[in-house]
Amino acid sequence: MKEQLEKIRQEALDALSKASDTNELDALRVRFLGKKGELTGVLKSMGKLSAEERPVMGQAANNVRAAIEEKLEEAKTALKAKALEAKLEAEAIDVTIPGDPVQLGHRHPMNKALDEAKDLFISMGFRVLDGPEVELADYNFTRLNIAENHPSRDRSDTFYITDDEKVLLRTQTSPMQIRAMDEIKKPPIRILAPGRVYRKDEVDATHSPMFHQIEGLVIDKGVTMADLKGTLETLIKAMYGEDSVIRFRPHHFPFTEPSCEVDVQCFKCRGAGCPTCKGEGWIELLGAGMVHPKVLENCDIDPEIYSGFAFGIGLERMAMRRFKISDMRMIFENDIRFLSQF
Ligand code: 2NM
Repeated sequence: MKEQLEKIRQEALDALSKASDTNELDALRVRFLGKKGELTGVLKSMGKLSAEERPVMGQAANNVRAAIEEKLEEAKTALKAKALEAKLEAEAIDVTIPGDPVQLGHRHPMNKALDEAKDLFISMGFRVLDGPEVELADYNFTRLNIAENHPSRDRSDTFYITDDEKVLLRTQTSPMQIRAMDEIKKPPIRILAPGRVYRKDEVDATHSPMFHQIEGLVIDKGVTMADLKGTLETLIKAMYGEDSVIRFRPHHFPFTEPSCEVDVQCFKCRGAGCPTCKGEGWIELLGAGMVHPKVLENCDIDPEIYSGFAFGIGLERMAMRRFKISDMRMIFENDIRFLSQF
């Protein structure tokens, strides 16, 4: 029996030192110390021993049990430490590895063109205004000297909000200038009104039912067409280069008199005529003129004392020329392959 106990001790300690996980430890505990375990089996057979032998063997069996229990605890602790070590190893963060680069965005080409224009006008003493896109027909048309029967008021050209045609989506940003004249009242006035405008145009390479305009207005004593020419020439040379060639061509607008359109000589063919300028040699940039006396009167500004000039530029077309974009739809589609080029 003594040898039997010694064999159990040897086998148990040996197996425990080789166990590689806690499940295995548990199985060994059942195998050696459990109710049907090997040590229990030996204890059960002690009934056959003599009265003198029994306490000696009992003592020996208890020693074996204690040794196995001790080794079990030891192995459990060692396995736990090993598991923790492995976990720490697996979850280790190497703070010296460089991070994944974050892709930085940038301003939309339209905002770049707008910011350039704004900076230039601010440097010339203009104030930049913001105003409502849903407007009164009174501000959008009537006070700008646009007649009741003018075709631009037609339902086929303008988005009306109300059936009585008193409220609409603004077709230009000049209603903001009417609001500004109402508010400021006394010239000098130097304001820039950029923003979204809406017209019932079909989408194509050069049209969109929503586009952006920059309108400017200057009113003071003694403002002349020469001030208009100088201001616009400064804008165009800043946008398209000092060597830009421009021309002023007579035109008609209800809200200015006299009125003109401003063209820049085609940068591709230098005036000879090519597909970019549709054979004209010139590309139309903007409309402008001296503010009509009736518009000044409509804003309680005396046209006998004050005069002013105004201009309107389509921002998309300006950005298209500035960045050589051939189709207006690309400006609105926001395809990252397009945007990342600017
Ligand atoms: C243009 C062309 C010419 C314009 C006129 C005014 C106002 F309010 F003073 F009457 N603002 N903007 C104007 C003049 C706009 O756009 C092509």
